[in-house]
Formats: sequence, structure tokens, C-alpha cells
Amino acid sequence: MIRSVCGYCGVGCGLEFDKDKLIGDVTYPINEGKLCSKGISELISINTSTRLLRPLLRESIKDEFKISSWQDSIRAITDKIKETPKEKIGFYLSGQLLTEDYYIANKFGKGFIGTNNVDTNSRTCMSSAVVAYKKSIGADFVPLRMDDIFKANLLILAGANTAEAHVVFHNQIKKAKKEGLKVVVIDPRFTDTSKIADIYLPIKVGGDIDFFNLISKRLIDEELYNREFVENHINNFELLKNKFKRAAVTKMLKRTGLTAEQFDAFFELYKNSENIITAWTMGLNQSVQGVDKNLSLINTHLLTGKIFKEGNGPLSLTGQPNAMGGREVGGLSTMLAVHLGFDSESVKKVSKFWNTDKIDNKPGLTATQMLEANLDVLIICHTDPVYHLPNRNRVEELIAKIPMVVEINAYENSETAKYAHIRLPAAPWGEKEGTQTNLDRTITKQEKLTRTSIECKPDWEIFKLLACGLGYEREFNYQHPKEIFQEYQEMTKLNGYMDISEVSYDELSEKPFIWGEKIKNFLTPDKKGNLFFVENRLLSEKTTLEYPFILLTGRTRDQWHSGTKTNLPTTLLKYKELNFCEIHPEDAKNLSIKNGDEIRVVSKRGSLLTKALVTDAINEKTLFIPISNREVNYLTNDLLDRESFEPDYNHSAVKIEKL
Ligand SMILES: Nc1nc2c(c(=O)[nH]1)N[C@H]1C(S)=C(S)[C@@H](COP(=O)(O)OP(=O)(O)OC[C@H]3O[C@@H](n4cnc5c(=O)[nH]c(N)nc54)[C@H](O)[C@@H]3O)O[C@H]1N2
Ligand SMILES: Nc1nc2c(c(=O)[nH]1)N[C@H]1C(S)=C(S)[C@@H](COP(=O)(O)OP(=O)(O)OC[C@H]3O[C@@H](n4cnc5c(=O)[nH]c(N)nc54)[C@H](O)[C@@H]3O)O[C@H]1N2
Ligand code: SF4
Ligand SMILES: [Mo]
Repeated sequence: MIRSVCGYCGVGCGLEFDKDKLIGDVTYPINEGKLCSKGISELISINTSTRLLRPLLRESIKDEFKISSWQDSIRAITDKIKETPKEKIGFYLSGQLLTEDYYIANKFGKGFIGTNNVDTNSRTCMSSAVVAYKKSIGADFVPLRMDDIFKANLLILAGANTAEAHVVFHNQIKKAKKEGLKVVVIDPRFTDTSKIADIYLPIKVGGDIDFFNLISKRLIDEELYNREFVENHINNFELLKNKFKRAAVTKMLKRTGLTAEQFDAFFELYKNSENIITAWTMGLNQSVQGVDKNLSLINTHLLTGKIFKEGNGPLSLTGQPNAMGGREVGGLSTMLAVHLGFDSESVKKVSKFWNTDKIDNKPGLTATQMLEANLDVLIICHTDPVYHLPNRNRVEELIAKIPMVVEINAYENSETAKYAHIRLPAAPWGEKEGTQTNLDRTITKQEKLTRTSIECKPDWEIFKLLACGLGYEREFNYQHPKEIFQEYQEMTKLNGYMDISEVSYDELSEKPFIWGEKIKNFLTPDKKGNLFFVENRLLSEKTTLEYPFILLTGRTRDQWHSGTKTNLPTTLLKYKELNFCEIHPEDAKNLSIKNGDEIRVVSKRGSLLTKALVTDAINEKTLFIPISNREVNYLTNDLLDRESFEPDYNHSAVKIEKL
């Protein structure tokens, strides 16, 4: 029997592999033996006929691909890199990469090519939370754990559909409910998660800042905030208090779409709850004001002192299995490595550690800026930007102009493959090993369960080949991911609070390691938390008479994003529906649309065909299309948050045409 972990979502469930069978690990604290359909199906995706099994090469994206050798493919890439200015090179990584893969790619790009254009799909996912955590508590640090829900009295889920997106955590919430936990769900759709809510609040899309501001204002007005905590540990209280004095409560409430009675019922529960956790995901992060939404939420915890205390805190639910590990390594272009930035001291420390003089001291392009930047070489690994970036027609136009697009993927049917010149076959989950950090700082190890397909290589090895091809054999002389992990561990010592050197790679096969458990204070320079006054600035795309609906997008339970691993030709799973558009019965009636009708959904930017799902689970004038529809981003707008550069995926103006 081999112990491993699931490679899908940020919950990070433990698995046992025994005689070709996967089951949940009962000794594992997070999932206690439970798995969701995706975890159970991990093995199936290894042997699908849609694996990418050989390097492929072509001159132009109009040509057919030809099978190539590793040697020729790597040489073609390194030759091109040699003749390209470093600012014209980009690395587009993924929160699904293992820590060792991330570490090598970051070291190669930032340390030896000398470009900080190393970013990740986490930009489209968690970057608003990263910025907000840094601003308010001083570091990209999740200050509590999932199992704190068993010590809490109230769990608020804002823009998080745990029943579909963090399934095993959702089971734990249900268990905690039996022990007395109350749950409030804030979502413009009555999701499967809402079904377990004690209070469900059908917020109007984009109304969250107003909602959390209303809480903060009431806490201050009614003197329910924690005066002692605020005086000793919090900055900017007077400023916030003064700003809220003039706040227009009626207007704010109107923007939430909630009635005064709904808010009051919620607030009654809130003020009487001793221990409170507020968890959130894409409903808040993916917004043109994603950072502000996060800050307004975190404010409530700073005012009440419900942070760094068992059963309390703002809990960002990370989506991908190793988005946290990637951030820790430094996989965002807005940080250098191990949570260090681009100040001269950090650059000096990292340069010394990597023994290089090539590090640039300015942040690089974000994933959401790379395609606009006229790059000459773009290396994409473990992610599918053509599928996942907003405003896809524009994305296709831009990526088609890049002279060399390299795609490293374990499967052949991504959308990005259509725009690649070179495709390199990666070894997927089960054919390789390495570590990952889940959403609450738990570092675990994925194990190799089966032999690596002949021509496939783990991602770290592919970056190693590229680095060696450019003459950095000495700096990238790793034979095994263990050596990379150990170097990374050593590096975490550069940033005191991140030090993970006490665990050993081999021990991780036996049991997970949780870093940062001793941190119980703010990580800002003055050790105080920062309140921020933020307002709903209504910056999202406006609906018009022509485009009267707001489109939301999000997950379905059994599908993993584009579905290269879950939507398989030979799948044994019975799926929940993957292709639909939720529409309110009133709206459907006005358009004479019946359940199951074929419809065309159209935005200013593009359109797609889908089927109507008429349901009062969604607010009026609001539509929902799941991202299991690969074409969803033909519709979405490309507005970005000005600080996190995360897209506004949940607020595009669209119309419906009946076919
Ligand atoms: N099955 C499955 N699970 C996954 C994934 C997957 O592809 N499939 N992906 C993983 C990843 S990478 C991520 S990031 C997570 C995402 O996890 P979640 O964010 O929980 O999932 P989503 O469905 O994207 O969106 C969450 C909810 O936000 C709501 N929402 C939209 N706009 C607003 C708003 O203005 N305010 C509020 N309060 N709510 C709003 C939507 O209606 C939706 O129900 O899931 C992870 N887990
Ligand atoms: N409209 C809209 N768009 C969104 C979102 C949304 O909610 N709405 N959510 C955004 C978010 S939160 C996220 S995280 C992104 C997700 O978007 P993507 O990251 O593009 O989605 P995936 O389908 O998970 O892509 C992972 C790719 O890695 C490949 N792969 C699998 N295993 C391996 C391996 O071991 N090595 C390598 N090299 N490749 C491998 C898979 O085949 C797949 O092509 O989408 C973003 N886009
Ligand atoms: S909840 Fe997440 S980690 Fe657990 S089995 Fe499902 S996909 Fe895997
Ligand atoms: Mo994500």
C-alpha cells in the first residue's frame, strides 16, 4: 500500500493506493477516508487515450505537428531563447504544478534568464486574496485551518460553493453542523452549498463590499467591536470610523439586493456568535474590485479580534492543489521567491542563494498581461490559458502572434495546443512524485504509483533540460525532486516566518507537515493588522437594454476545469450536467424559453451555444454558465482588479438569443 494525495483541489485529501485501487486514507486528518468523485477517478486519467505521449513540433501554427525528439525540441527552444531579449520571454505556470516544478521554473526564469515574467494561473484565481492578506495581515498567510470549523459557532461562506468545489471540506462542514455550527451562505445562486445554510442570503452580484461594510458599520455604531484588541493590535480604526459615519446605509443595503429584515436576521446571529470564520473563494476574488472585497471581509475580523484565535478568522479557500505552494515558492511575477519581493535586500539575498547576478529588481508581467505584451517566447506549463483567460477572441488573436509558444501538458486536447509551436509531454499525477501545499498550509507528498510513460517527463525535469540547454548544468544539477525540495527548504530560511526546514522529504510520505502553526500575530512591520476603508465603486461591466443579463461562471462538482482529466472518452463516472445556462423562470418566460431549449448567449465580445436550465435557484437578470463549458470565456470581459490583476469573471453583460 502506498500513501499519496489527491492532485485536484486545495483540500488535499489523503489517498491509499493498493493493488490498482484508490481509496481515501482513513488516518488522514483532512478527509478521514472520504474522497469525492474527482479524487476517486485520479487513476483513470493516467491511462486515457488522450494523453500527450511525444514531443511535437511545427514551424507555424498553420502547419501540422510532426513528432520530434526531446533533444531537437529542447534545442529549438533554447536557440530561440538565446536570441530573444529577456523581457520578451514569459513563463505561464500553474497552481497545479508541484512545489519542485514551481521552484525550478522560478529559479530558471527569474534567476537565470533574468526575467520576472514568471506568473501563474493563480493570477486568475487567488491573487486578490494574496494582495488583501498582505495588506491587512502583512503576509500571504492563511491564519487558520479547515478544522477550526469544529471550534467555531458560525461559518459564513461568501461566494464559495463548497458542495461542488471543495467537496470533502463540505462534508466536514456538515459534520460540524451536527455539533452546533451555524452556516450562512452568501451567493446570488441558491447553490448545493446553500442547501445546508441556516441563513441563505441571495446577494446581488457584486454587492459584497456593501454587505461587509454594513457589518463593520454596525459593529462600530453599536460598539460591538473589540475595543481592547483594536487599541492594541489594529491600525486605521479612527479613519474607518469617520468614513462610516457618513456612509449611506440605505444605498449600501440596496446594492446588496437584500432586505433590511434579511440583514437584521443575519446580524442577530452574527453578533451572538462567539467564534466566527468567514470563508470565501471566486465569488469575491474574481472581480474588478477583488482586493477590496477581500479587505472589506477581513475588516470584520480585525474589528472583532476574531483572528489568530481557535475557531476564528478569514479563511481563503484556495482552489488548486498547490496554488499555495506556488505562492510560497514565488511563482507570481509580483514576488521574487519565498514570499520576498523586489527590494534590494531581498534581491541580494536571493542572488546570493542562487549564485547569480541576473535577477531583475522590478515585478514582471502578470499572466493577465503577458499576451498583451508582444512576447517572442511564451512557455506554458500545466495550464490552458486559451481556455481560461477572459475575452477569448482577443486572447486567440494575441497568442497567434507570438513567434514561439511552448506548451508543456500531459494531455493532448487543451485549447492552447491549437496555438503552440512545440508541445512537450509531461508525466501526470501518479507517474511522478513531489510535494504540494494545500489551502491551509499542509505540505503533503504525491507519490509515483506507476511507471512514467516512455517519452514523458516530470515537469521539473523539463525545466532542468531547458536550463542545461542554456549552459546552467551546474546550477540545475538535480537528479531527484528530493534534492530540489531540500534546496527550497534551505531557501525558506531567507524569510524567517516561512522556515520549513524542520521536516524531511522522506517523512512527508508518512505524514503531512503544517507550516506556520506557531504564527499567532500579524506579520506587518509594526505587528499590527491594517483596516482599510473600501467602497463599492461599481466598476464592473454595466448591463444595457441590449445586454440585460449579468453572467456568472463557476464550477460543477465532477468536472475539473477544461476536463482534460475528468471528461474522458472512457470515463466510468456518471457526471452532473456539464453544459447548461441557469436562468430565472421570470426571465425565461419573458423570452419564451423552456427548460432544455437550445440558446445562444452573446456578449459584446463573443457568443456560445448552450441549453437553458430554468431554475429559481438563480437571481433574476442573472445567468450562470459553468466553466465545464470550454467556450465560456468567449463571453467574459477582460476588466482586471487594479492591484491583483485578477479578472472580473463574474460580471459580464450578456443577452440571450433563442434558436
Ligand atoms: N469540481 C471542481 N472543484 C474545483 C474546481 C473545479 O474545476 N471543479 N476548481 C478548483 C479551483 S481552481 C477553484 S478556484 C475553486 C473555486 O471554488 P468556488 O469559488 O467555490 O467555485 P465557483 O463555482 O467558481 O464560484 C463560487 C460561487 O460564487 C458565486 N458568485 C458569483 N458572483 C458572486 C458575487 O458577486 N458575490 C457572491 N457572494 N458570490 C458570487 C457563484 O454563484 C458561485 O456559486 O474550486 C476548486 N475546486
Ligand atoms: N470564466 C471563468 N474563467 C475562469 C475561471 C472562472 O471561474 N470562470 N476560473 C479561473 C481559475 S480560478 C482557474 S484556477 C483557471 C483554471 O484554468 P486551467 O488551469 O487552464 O484549467 P485546467 O483544465 O485545470 O488546466 C490544466 C492543464 O494542465 C494539464 N495537465 C494535467 N496534468 C499535468 C501535468 O502533470 N503536467 C503538465 N505539464 N500538464 C498537466 C491538463 O491537461 C490541462 O490542460 O481558470 C480560470 N478561468
Ligand atoms: S475534495 Fe478535493 S482533494 Fe479531496 S478528493 Fe475531492 S478533489 Fe480531491
Ligand atoms: Mo482556481
